[in-house]
Amino acid sequence: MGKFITLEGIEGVGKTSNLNFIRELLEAAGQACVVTREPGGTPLGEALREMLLGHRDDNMSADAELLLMFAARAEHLAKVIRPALDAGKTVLCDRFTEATYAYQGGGRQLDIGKISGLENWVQGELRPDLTLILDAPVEVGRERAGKRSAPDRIEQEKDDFFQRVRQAYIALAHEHPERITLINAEPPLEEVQLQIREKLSEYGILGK
Ligand code: Z5A
Repeated sequence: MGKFITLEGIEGVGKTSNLNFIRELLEAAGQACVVTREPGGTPLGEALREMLLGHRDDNMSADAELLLMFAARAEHLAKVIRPALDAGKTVLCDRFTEATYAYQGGGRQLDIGKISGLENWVQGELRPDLTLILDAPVEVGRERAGKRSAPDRIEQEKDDFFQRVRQAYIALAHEHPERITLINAEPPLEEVQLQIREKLSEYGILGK
C-alpha cells in the first residue's frame, strides 16, 4: 500500500509550488508518485470543479456545495487514489477532505456531523497518512494569489470567511497531530521547503 499525502491551506500559501518540490524529493528517493488535486482529478471531478468554482449566478446552496465536493471525491477515490495506493504508489493530492472541514465546516459554518458522516461513507477508513497544512496570514495568501489570477467563486468570499477557514485548519492540526501538521508558509520558499523536508522525515515518509 502506497502513502497518501495531502497539501492544504488557504489560497495562495504555496500548495502548488510545494507539491512539485515534494514530488521531486520523493521521486529522487525512488518512490513512484501520482500527483492530483481536489476538486478534480478525474473527468467527472474536473467537470464538477468547473461547476463549483466557475462564476455562476445561481448562488449555490452550501449543502449542494458540500455534496458536490464529496461526489467529486468519491469518483477520485474510485478511479485514481485507491488504484494508485493499491499499486504501491505515493499519492500527492492538492487538497482533500481537510479542505471540506476548513471551507464548508469553518468557512460556511455547516454542521461538522454532516461532513464526518460523508467522510465515513465515501472514504470508509481511508485517511491521508500525512497532511501538511501550509499556514500563513490571510493577507499574505491573498496578496500572493492576487498576483497570479482572477479570484474564483469561493475566493470571492470576504476576509472573515478565510479567517474562519484558517482557524479551522489550525484546529484540525491540533485535533489529529499524528497525521496532520502545520508548516509556517510565511517565510521565503526555500525556508518553507526546509520545514517540509523535515516533516517528511519526521512522519516517516522520507528517510532521515
Ligand atoms: N475547496 C473547498 O471549498 N472544499 C473542498 O473540499 C475542496 C476545495 C477540496 C480550490 O482551489 C478551491 O476549492 C479552494 C477551496 C475549495 N478555493 N478557495 N479559496 P485550489 O486549491 O485549486 O486553488 P487555491 O486554494 O486558490 O490555491 P492556489 O491559489 O492555487 O494557491 P496555492 O497553490 O496555495 O499557491 P501557489 O500557486 O503555489 O503560489 C501562489 C503564488 O505565491 C505563486 O506566485 C508562488 O510563486 C508564490 N509563493 C509560494 N510560496 C511562496 C513563499 N513562501 N514566498 C513567496 N512567494 C511564494
